[in-house]
Amino acid sequence: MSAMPHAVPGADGADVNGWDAEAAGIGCQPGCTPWPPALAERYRALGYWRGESLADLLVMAARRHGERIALVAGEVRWSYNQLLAESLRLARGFAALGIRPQDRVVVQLGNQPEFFSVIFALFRLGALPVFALPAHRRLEITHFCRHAQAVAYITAPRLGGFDSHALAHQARAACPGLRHVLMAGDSDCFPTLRGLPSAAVAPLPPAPAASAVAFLQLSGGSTGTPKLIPRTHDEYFYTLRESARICALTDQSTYLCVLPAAHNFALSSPGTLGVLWAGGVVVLADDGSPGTAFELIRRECVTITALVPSLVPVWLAAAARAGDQLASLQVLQVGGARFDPQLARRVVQEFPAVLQQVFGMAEGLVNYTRLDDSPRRIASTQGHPISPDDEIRIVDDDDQPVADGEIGHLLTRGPYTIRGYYHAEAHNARAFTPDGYYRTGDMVRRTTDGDLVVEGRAKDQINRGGEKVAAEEVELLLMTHPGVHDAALVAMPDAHLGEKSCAFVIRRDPALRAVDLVRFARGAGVADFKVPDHIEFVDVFPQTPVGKIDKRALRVRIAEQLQTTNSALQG
Ligand code: AMP
Ligand code: DBH
Repeated sequence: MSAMPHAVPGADGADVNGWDAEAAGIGCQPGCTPWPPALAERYRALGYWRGESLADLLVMAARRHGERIALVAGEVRWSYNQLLAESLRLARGFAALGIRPQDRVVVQLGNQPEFFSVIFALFRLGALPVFALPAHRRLEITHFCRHAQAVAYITAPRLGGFDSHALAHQARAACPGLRHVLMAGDSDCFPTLRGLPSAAVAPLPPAPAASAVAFLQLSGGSTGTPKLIPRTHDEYFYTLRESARICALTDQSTYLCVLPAAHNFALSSPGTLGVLWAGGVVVLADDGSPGTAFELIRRECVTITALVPSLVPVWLAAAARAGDQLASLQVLQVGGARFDPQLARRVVQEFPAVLQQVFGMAEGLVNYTRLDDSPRRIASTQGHPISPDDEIRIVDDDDQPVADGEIGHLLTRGPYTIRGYYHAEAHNARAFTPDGYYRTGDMVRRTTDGDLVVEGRAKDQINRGGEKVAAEEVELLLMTHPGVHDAALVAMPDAHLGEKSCAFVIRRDPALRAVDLVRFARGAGVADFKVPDHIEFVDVFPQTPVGKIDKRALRVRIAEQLQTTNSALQG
C-alpha cells in the first residue's frame, strides 16, 4: 500500500505533494495534513465552510444574546457579554505573556466557566488549545506538552479531588519549552488567570483565518503514544451548526454538561459549543450522578443532556423515583461506547425524554439518530452522519466493499473528518487510506434505512465506559517494570462499564504480584482509567498463525473465566 500524502507543509505554505496549501488556504500549519483543494473548494461552495472562526462564534452569539445567560456553574452565572469580555481580557493577558498565533497551550480544566473563557481567548489569539482531560496525569501531560511543543499549560488548583500543584511542577520540570504554567483559581506557587495583566496592555493580533487549525483534540487511540487531532475553525463550526440543527437547539435550550467539557462529545455534538452557538444556556455539573444532575435539571430547567452508556442504568433507576424533577428534559443523548440495544429500548419506553444515540469520534464523523426517527430506529441503531457529504465505506480486511447489510470496517472522509493526525507521518500512513479515508477501527453494518450499527471494534483499544484505553500504551508501561517480560492488554466484559481492562503478563520475576503491578502503574503517573482492572499471569501468549499475540483468544479466556467465577458465586 502506498502511503497517503501526509503532507507536512512548510510555514510558507508552499507546494505540498502537489497541493498548494497556501492557495487552498487550508491546513498550512506544520504537522497538519491539508484537504485537497478541490474538495475544500466544494465544501466552501456548498456553504459548509463559511470562513467564520470559533472566536467569531462567540462574538456573533454575544451580539445576538448579550445579556442572556451563557454559563451556569454552581452559583456563578455568566452572560454572553461577560464570557466574551473575560475571554478578551484573557486573550490580551496571554498576548502580553508572549503567547502568539499558532502557539500550542495545553488546557486541563474541569467543568468550570474558565474552561470556556480560556479556550475562546486562545481561539481569538489563534493559539491552539490542546484538550487534556482532568483525569490525565504526569505521563500524559508531559507527552502533550512535548509533542505539541506547548508554550503554556493552563490548569486548575483542583481537578476533581486531585491537587494539581505537584503535577504542574512536574510538567514544568520535564518540559523546558513550557514558558508558562497558569492556574484557574488561587495558587501560591503559580500565576493565576485572575492576575494576568489586564485591559489594553497588549494589542491583539489579527483574528485567525477560519481555515487554520483551531485546536488539537485527543484521540482515544490504539498506539503507544496518544495522538493529537488538528481540527480547523471552518470544519468544526460546520459540525456545531449542523449538530445544533439536528438536535433542534434554540435560544430556549439549556444543556447540562456532565461529561468532561473537553471531551469531543460534550464539546461539539452539539455539546456546549453547539448550545452557545444557538444562544442557549450551558449548565456545568461536577459529575454525572443522578443526585447531582437531577437537581440541576430541575433548578435550571435543563432541556438536553449527554451521557455515556454506563451512566444510563442509574439514571433509569433514579428517573423512576424522580417525580417531576425531569419535566423540562426533552432529549437524552447517549454515546461514546457501545449501547446495549435492550437498555436503549428501556430508555425509549421508560425515560421521560426522547433518546438520541450518538456515534462520533474526535477525528470527525458524527452520527445521530434523529429526534423524529421511529422508536425502533432510535433503540436499535446509532443513526446516520451529520452531512450528506460524509462518505462512508464499509469494507473487508482487504479494503473491498462488503455486501449491503454485512459487517465490515468503517472508513470515512468528509467535510469535517481529519486527513491526518498531528505530526504522525508513519501512523498516518496506516490510519488513512491513500485516497484520504480515515480508518475508524470500528466494525459496523448499515441498515436498509441508511443507519449505522456499531457491531464491534478492530482497533486495539479498550472502551471503558466511554474512556478509551490504547492497549499498546499500557503494555509498554507495564513492560518498563523490571519484573515483567511481556504484557498484553485486552477488554473483559463488565456489567457496569461495558468493558474493563485485563492485562495478561508474562513474568520475569516469579515473585511479582498483581498488586505490585497495579501499584506500579498507578505510581507511573497515568490517568487512573488506564491502570489495568485485572491482571492474569501466564507463561506464554497464544499466537495467531502469523505469530502475533492472539488477543481474541485472550479475550475469550478472561470472559470465560469471569463467567465461571460468577456462576460459582451465584451457585
Ligand atoms: P475517539 O476516536 O477517541 O474520539 O473515540 C471514538 C470512538 O468511540 C469511536 O471510533 C468508537 O469506537 C467509540 N464510540 C463512540 N460513540 C460510540 C457509540 N455510540 N457506540 C459504539 N462506539 C462508540
Ligand atoms: O466517543 C467519542 O469520541 C464521541 C462520541 C459521541 C465523539 O467524539 C462525539 C460524539 O463527537
